[in-house]
Amino acid sequence: MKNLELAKVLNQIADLLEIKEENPFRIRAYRKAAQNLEDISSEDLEKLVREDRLTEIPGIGHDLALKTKEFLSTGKIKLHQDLLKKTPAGFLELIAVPGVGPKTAKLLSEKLKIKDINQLERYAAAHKIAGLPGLKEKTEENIVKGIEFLKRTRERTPLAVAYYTANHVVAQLKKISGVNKISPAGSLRRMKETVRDIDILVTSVHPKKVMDGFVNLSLVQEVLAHGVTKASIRSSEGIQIDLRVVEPSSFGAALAYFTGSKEHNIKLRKMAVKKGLKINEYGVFRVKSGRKIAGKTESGIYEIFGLPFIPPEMREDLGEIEAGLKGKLPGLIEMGNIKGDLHVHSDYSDGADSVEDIARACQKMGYQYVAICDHSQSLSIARGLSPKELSKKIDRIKKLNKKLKKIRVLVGTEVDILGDGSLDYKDEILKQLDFVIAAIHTGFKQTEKQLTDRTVKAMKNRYVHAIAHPTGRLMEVRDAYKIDLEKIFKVARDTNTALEINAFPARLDLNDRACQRAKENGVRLVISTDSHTISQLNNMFFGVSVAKRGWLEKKDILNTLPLEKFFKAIKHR
Ligand code: DGT
Ligand code: CA
Repeated sequence: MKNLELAKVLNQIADLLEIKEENPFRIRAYRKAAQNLEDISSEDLEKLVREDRLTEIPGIGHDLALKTKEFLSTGKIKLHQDLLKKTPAGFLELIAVPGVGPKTAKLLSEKLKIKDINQLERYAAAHKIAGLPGLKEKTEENIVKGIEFLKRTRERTPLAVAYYTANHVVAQLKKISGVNKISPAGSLRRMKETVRDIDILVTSVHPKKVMDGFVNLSLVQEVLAHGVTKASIRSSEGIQIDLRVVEPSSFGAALAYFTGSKEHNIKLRKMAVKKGLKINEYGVFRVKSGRKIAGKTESGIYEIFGLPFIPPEMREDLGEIEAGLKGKLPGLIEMGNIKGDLHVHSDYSDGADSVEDIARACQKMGYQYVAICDHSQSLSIARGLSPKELSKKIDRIKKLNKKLKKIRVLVGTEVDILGDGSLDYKDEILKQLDFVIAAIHTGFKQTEKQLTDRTVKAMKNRYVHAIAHPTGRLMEVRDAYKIDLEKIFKVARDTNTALEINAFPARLDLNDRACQRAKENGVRLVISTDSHTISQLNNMFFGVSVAKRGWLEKKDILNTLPLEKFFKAIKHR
C-alpha cells in the first residue's frame, strides 16, 4: 500500500509547489508520477527497488526514483518536509475543499487567518469571503458546496482503494501460520462503489497470533481495538479495518452475516422466524431444540431457506431473495465474458502508451479486440486529434492490424458532445471509424434539459455507437450532473445506442442502480475502462462488478460478443 501513500505525498508536494508558484512542468511531473503510482497500486514497490526497476514506472525518472527509495527507507521525503515547514497551518486542509485552489487558500489564510475547514465554513456562512481581492459571491457559494461535498465523501472510501488495501492485508495475514480460511466481508465483498470500513473474517487455530500479526502490519497507523477475537486498526490511508476470528463451524454464517447488507440479513431473519428458526453470525438453529442446522458454509445457510447461493453483489434486498425463491436469479456477467475493451486512450492523445503496446496487453488479457478512442479536436487540454491526425491514425492502425494476428484494433474516437449537442467531428470523419463513443466533458453546469438534450442529440447521430460516462460524476471531485436518465434510456433503446459502464474507479458511471433501470428499459450496455495507461486496463474488473450489482447478464453487455457478432449488434448506419 506504499504506492498510494507515496502518491499522496507526491500530490502534496505538487500542491505545495503550486502555492510557491514554482515551474508548472515540475508540478505536473509530480502529479503525473502520483497518478501513475495510483495506477499500479497493486504492485510491490519494494520489489521494484530490489530489481532496480523503479524507472520503468512511467513518470518516475532518476530523481523521483531516489525520492521513492528515500520514502521507502525513512517513510518521509525531505523536500516534502521542508515544504510543509514553510506552509501556513491548515493550508492543505483548505485546498482539499473543491473550489479552493492554492491561490484562494493563500488569500484565506493570509487575510483571514483561516486554519481549518470548520473556520472556513463559519466565514463562508457569515459572507466574509466575498470581497477579498478576486473572490466573488459565486466563489463563496462554491466553497459552501465544496465543504458539504467534502464532508459527505470523506466518510467513505472509493471501492478500488479499499479493494487493493484489503487484498494487501489478506495477503499479509495469509503469511501468518495458523490462518486457514480468510475472506473480506461487508460492503467491500458486495463491491459497493464506496465503503465505510473494511471487514475481514478468518478462521485460525492460533487466534492470538493472527490478532498480534494484524495490529503490527506495516500499514497500521493506529490500533483502535485489540481483543482476542476482534481487532480494529486505522490504516495509513485512514481506512478502518476490522478483523474477526471465527470458529470454522460458523465461518459460513459469519460470512453471510458480516457480508450483509443489513437489509438482506433482516429479510433472511424474518424468513427464519416463520420457519421456527433462528439465524445469527454463528449459524442457523432450531428455536425449539436449539440444534444447529447450518453455519459451516454460506451455501449451506441459503439452502435452509430454499435459496441458491446469492452472489454478494446482489445482497441489497432489492428483490434477489424473491427471485432466488422462484429460481429466477440472473446468471451474472463474469470478467471472463469480456471480449474487448472499447474505450482506451493511446499516446495519440492523452494516453501514455502506443497503440501496439495496448493491443498486445489486451491480447494478453484474452481479448479479441480493443477500440482506441482518443479525444477529439476541441479537447485540446487532453491533446484531442485534429481531423488530419485522425486520418493518419486510421492509416497506421490499418497497417498495424495486418501485423497483429490475434487481436483486432478498432479505430475509434471519444468524440466530444459540444455545448449545443453537435459533435466535435463531422459525419464524414465519424463514418470512417469502427467505433464512436460520444461524451460530455464541458458545460457541466447547464440545466438538466440542456444536458439531456445534448446527449439525446448525440444518440440520434447514426454514427454514434455509445455514450461514455453518461452522468459525468467523478468521485471525490464532483457529483453527477443533472440529466434525465429515464429519457436517455428510452432514446438509447430507440436509437440502439449503447450506454457505457465506465470502469475507471472514480467514475463507475453508469452506476449499479442506473444499470438496472437501463436493462429494464431494454438498453444495451458496454463496459470499458477509459484507460490512459496499460495498467488501467485491469479496472475492467470494477466495471464488471458494477454490472453485477446492476443484475446484468452476459447478453446485456455488447463487448461480451465475439468481433463479428459485435459488429452486427452495434448501431447500423
Ligand atoms: P459500510 O461499512 O457502511 O460500507 O457497509 P457494510 O454493509 O459493510 O456495513 P457494516 O460494516 O456496518 O456491517 C457489516 C455487515 O454486518 C452489514 O453489511 C450487515 C451486518 N450488520 C451490521 N449491523 C447489523 C444489524 O444491526 N443487523 C443486521 N442484521 N446485520 C448487521
Ligand atoms: Ca463495512
